[in-house]
Amino acid sequence: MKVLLLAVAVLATLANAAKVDYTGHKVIRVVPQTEEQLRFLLKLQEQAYDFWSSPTGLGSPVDIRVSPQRYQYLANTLNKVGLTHKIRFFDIGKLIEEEERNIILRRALHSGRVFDFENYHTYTEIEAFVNELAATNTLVSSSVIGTTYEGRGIIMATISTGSSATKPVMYFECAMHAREWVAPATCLYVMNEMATKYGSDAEITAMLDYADWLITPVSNPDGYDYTWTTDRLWRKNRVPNGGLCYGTDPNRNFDAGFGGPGASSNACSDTYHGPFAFSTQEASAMRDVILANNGRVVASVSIHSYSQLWMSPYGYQSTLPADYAEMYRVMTISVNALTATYGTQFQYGNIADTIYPASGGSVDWTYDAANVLYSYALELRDTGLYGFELPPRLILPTATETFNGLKAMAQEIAAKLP
Ligand code: 0X9
Ligand code: ZN
Repeated sequence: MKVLLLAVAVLATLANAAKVDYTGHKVIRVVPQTEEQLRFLLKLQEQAYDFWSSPTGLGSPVDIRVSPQRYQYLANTLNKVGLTHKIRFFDIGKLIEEEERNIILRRALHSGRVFDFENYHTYTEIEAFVNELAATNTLVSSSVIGTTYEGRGIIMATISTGSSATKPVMYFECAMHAREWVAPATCLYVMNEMATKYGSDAEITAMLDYADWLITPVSNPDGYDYTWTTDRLWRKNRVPNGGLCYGTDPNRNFDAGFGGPGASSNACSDTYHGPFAFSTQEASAMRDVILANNGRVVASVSIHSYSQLWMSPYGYQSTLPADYAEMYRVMTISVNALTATYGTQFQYGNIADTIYPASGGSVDWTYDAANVLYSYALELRDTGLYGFELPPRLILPTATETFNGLKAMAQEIAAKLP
């Protein structure tokens, strides 16, 4: 009965008539060839355009979503600085509808059975899953690490064979950005593997003997819920900013180069850093978990999508951290293990050079302020074919390869910091 009620609630959520309509929205691609064009695109990003990939350098493609009403204006504006564009997606609305059909179809095929890791789930379902796992598995406990503006609890699973004051901790922060749905799906898979294979899988047993695993599957529940009910492409949290625009980007809200490059002071921007560092419950809840485990946290991994990247500090500056050689060594091993699974290619390196300068991010803060040497930010599949609308059938391959990368990372850390 409970399952049936949830299914009805999900259908109602997906069918909500008041949703943001992306019919006719295009994603266009431009490739900056001059410094002037690059600067122009960086300025444009500060405004309220939705960049699906950011300007990173000359010759690197940039994808921008644009409404049918603004399309001609944008094309003309780009033309003025000599930028021509190609259309990558003609109709994002159609892609979103297709995704909804896929989710509903898979739910029908799976109905009544246990939690389906190969589908996307609402926040309510995810909370129910974590609580259920905690109730039925002696290794797992669930806790609420903070309360969001809209009153949701940010739920965290702790997987532990019994902690002590000195046992290392690995923290996994997933879905700080609401629309990156494969991130929470991957973290739920990882949580379940870790929780259910202790004692039967030698690698998992060794990893849990070594460290406690703390996983926040949805670090920004208000934003995530909003992507289900209202706007599939929402990224930030849902704090009102006083004017017409809502939301702070929690991954610009940490006290690490706060307000610096790659963050916007425009409340309407998708990279709005907020009024002050740690103004968001999402960032401060994570800070408090890390500080509560001060001295024990050996790894903190921030899981996003998409672009297929494994990155280390810094985002707020191009200068490399003192520990970069060791960060890079473990990244290389982790990415090799990930790629060995299905051949998926990941680029890796420091954030500022691999993707773009981005200040106020969580991994810079965990490294600088909390001394977490292995602070990594991941961008999971894909490289733009489906982007945020990664079909459910690709969740399991994405989660499996990511988990292989994370296991390789954990083993290296255990060998280095016994
Ligand atoms: O811009 C971001 O926050 C991340 N990319 S995304 O497309 N998922 O939005 C990159 C995050 C890099 N990490 C930090 N700056 N800490
Ligand atoms: Zn993200």
